[in-house]
Amino acid sequence: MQEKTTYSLPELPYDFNALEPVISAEIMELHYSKHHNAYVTKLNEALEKYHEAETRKEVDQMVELQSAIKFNGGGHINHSIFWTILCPEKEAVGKPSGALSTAIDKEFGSFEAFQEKFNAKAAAIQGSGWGWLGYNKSMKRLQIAVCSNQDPLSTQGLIPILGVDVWEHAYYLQYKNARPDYLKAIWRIFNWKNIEERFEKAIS
Ligand code: MN3
Repeated sequence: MQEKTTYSLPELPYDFNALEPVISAEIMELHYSKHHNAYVTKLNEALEKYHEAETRKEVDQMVELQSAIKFNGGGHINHSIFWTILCPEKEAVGKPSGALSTAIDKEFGSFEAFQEKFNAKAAAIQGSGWGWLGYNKSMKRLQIAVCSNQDPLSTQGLIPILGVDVWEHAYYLQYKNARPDYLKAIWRIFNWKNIEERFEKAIS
C-alpha cells in the first residue's frame, strides 16, 4: 500500500511580533495559528477522503473533492511561501540586488516602476486573493500576476518569486479597509535574500 502524506504547519521563522510595526503580532498570530493551520487541517481531511474515494473507485467523489484540495492546498502553499519572503524590518535590506535586480530593471524599467505596478495590480484584486511576481520559464521573463482566492501561482504556469496576501485577514485588524496602505508598508519587510534565492532557483 502506498504511504500516505500528511501535511503540517511549517515553523514560523520569527516571533509573532517580529514584523511590527508593519504587521501586528495580533494579525500574525491569527493568520498563522488559525488561518494557515485551518488550510493544513482541511487539506489533510480532503486528501484522506480522496484516498478513501479512490480505494472505493468513486470517481464522482474524487472529482468533487478536487476544489477543496485546490483551495486548502493552495492556501498551504501560498502561506508557506509568504512567511519566508518576509523578515523583521531591522534585517531587511530594502531592495533586491544581483540577477533579480537586473531582471526587474529589464522587465519594468526600474525597481520603483515595478513597485508601483505591483501595488496597483494587487490593490485592484476584487475580493480575496494574492498579488505575485512570478517567473515565466518558457518566456524567460518576470511577470506580475494576480490570483483569486487561494489559487496557487502554478495554476498560471508561473514560478512564485514574491507574493502578497491581500485577503482582509492579512491586514484588516491594523489597516482596516486601506489595502493600499498595507501594500505600501509591506515593502519594508521583504526578505530579499529569500526572494533572490527563489529567483536564482527558478532561472537555473
Ligand atoms: Mn492569508
